[in-house]
Amino acid sequence: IFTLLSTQHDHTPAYTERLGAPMGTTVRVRVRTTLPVTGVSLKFVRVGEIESVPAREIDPIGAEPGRWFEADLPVHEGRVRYAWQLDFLNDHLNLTGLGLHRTRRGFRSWFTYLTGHTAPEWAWESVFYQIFPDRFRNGDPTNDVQTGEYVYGDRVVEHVAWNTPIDSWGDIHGHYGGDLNGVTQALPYLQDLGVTGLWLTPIFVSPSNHRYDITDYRHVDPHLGGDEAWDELVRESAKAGIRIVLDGVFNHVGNENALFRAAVDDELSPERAMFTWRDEPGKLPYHAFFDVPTLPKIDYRNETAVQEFFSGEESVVRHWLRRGAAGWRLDVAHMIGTGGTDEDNLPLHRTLKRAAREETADAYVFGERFYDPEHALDGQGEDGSMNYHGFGLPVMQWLAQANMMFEPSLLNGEELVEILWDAYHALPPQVALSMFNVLESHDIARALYRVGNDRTQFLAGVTLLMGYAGVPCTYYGSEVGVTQSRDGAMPWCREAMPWDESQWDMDLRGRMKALIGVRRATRALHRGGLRFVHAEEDAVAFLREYTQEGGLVERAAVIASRRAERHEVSLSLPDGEWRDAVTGEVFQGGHVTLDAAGGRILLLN
Ligand code: ARE
Ligand code: CA
Repeated sequence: IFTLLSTQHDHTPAYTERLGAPMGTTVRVRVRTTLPVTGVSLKFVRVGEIESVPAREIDPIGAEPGRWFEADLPVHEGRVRYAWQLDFLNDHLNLTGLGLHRTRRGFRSWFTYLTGHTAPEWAWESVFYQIFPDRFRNGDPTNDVQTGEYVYGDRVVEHVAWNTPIDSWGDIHGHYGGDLNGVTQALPYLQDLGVTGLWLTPIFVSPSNHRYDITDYRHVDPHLGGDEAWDELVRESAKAGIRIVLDGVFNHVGNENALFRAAVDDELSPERAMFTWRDEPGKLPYHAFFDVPTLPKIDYRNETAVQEFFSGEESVVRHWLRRGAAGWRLDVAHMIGTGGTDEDNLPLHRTLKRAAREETADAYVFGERFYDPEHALDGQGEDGSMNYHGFGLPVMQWLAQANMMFEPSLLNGEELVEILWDAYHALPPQVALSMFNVLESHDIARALYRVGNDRTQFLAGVTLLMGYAGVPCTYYGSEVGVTQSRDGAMPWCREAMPWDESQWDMDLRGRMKALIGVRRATRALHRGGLRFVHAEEDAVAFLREYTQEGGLVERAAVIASRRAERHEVSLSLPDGEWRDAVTGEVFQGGHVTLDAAGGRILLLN
């Protein structure tokens, strides 16, 4: 897992001629080493067999120490696995991802070259902010849901006053009145924080406050300001340099949806085939998301359903991209399909992605996946996925003080690094850079709460989030210290955003803003490689490097610590003067002092 600082290869231009080259071509790849090698060869897998070609020594590129070797990698399959072999007088060393150990994935810890692929590179440069519209900001009280307008089960749904802490059934199911008008009003706030992307949880016509039970996919809920509020938000956010990704609820519709109503009302209707039916005593007559009656599952064996949502000229996917969305987050991506296995569903996901890309050439499409997403990320379907598995959950398991709901065990720094490396390295670089990294969301407990409201530990998470490979996304309110009133995930993580500034944690906000600024200003963090250099019980560190064609290297070192008192961490860093990108403090020789800020992002002067 730990890097040999003496040797380097990654996906950046000096080391990999180009990314995403078409199948059937070759790509020049290079490695640099200061070790006393007698020869270097490139190994790659072709139809299951390992082949090996000698690398030729070339003139050094740039000023970094070491000798350079080059070889041609034939890219003959969708994903080509390759590795370097360094030969010594009496020995050789295989560099599978420049790690010294084999990871649990063994063979698959080789480098991966992805052919014929374009990534939505704007997303790599973005910092996202997740908004749950009912709870972010009420920009127009006249459009609020009124008490009595909806009924859930046999109880009347209430309008809840903004500052009410979530406590009763009424608050859980209630509507607080947030809307898109409020998001537009908050654009200066978001811009000031440095955010450049928004992920909005569903905004279409729906009875619930979360709106995952969609009645009409073609219109924005009037309680959120309707289609006009969307158009205004798109216009104003573009001016503010902010793009918007929508939540695509494509596994199920709401039970009030016209397609489902038609299917229920008439067994002979064509809509009948868009859902799956069953006749078992005590069960719903149709398949639904976790058997929730309001969420009947769509059956994509039906071509009309595929057309309606994905591929048709007027599909939902196309419609909202045309109307200004920059991409889609796919709700329960692992479920969207034909009822078969995850693998069976991949062709459908490719269809969805193709339609999105036909509409908007750089649309960003990523799935919600709580589990290992590797099999779904071959570049042809989703660009990346929500990175709970390979980032957010393990990071929080390392930071969490208490064993909360989804954290069966705590991790130490070494274990954390092993898990992160394993997940990162299983993916081709463009996919790894397109992963949607989160520490928290509207589905899991707030990160600040899970660390016992310890600001240092939370900031350690934010430091990792802003420094890591993949697209960072923060959750509304976390920047000012919004936490929870009790244990558990939803609904307690969905408190209304306080707009009374006297309730804000200004120090926290200042630090997050600074880290967001560093993320945005540092190319190595957008598109650099990833090498872990250190782990101990309470601290971890990695390098992010981007080496240009001419050899000029941009380098950041990210160090996170969960200990609040001032302490020193000793680690090996490439030689030079390292400057804290936020405070300006300078460190030499790899002795770095850490404090209550939870970590540092250092740049090589
Ligand atoms: C509501 C209540 C729940 C109640 C449920 C059933 O809040 O307390 O249990 O109703 O009556 C949306 C709403 C939810 C709503 C749900 C059903 O946001 O508030 O729940 O609809 O009406 C798993 C899935 C993951 C999924 C989560 C919810 O793998 O994909 O469960 N996430 C998406 C969205 C949700 C949304 C839906 C799906 C449905 O992001 O917001 O719910 O469209 C562990 C497990 C995971 C589990 C995860 C979170 O990590 O391993 O499998 O995710 O926890 O619970
Ligand atoms: Ca409102």
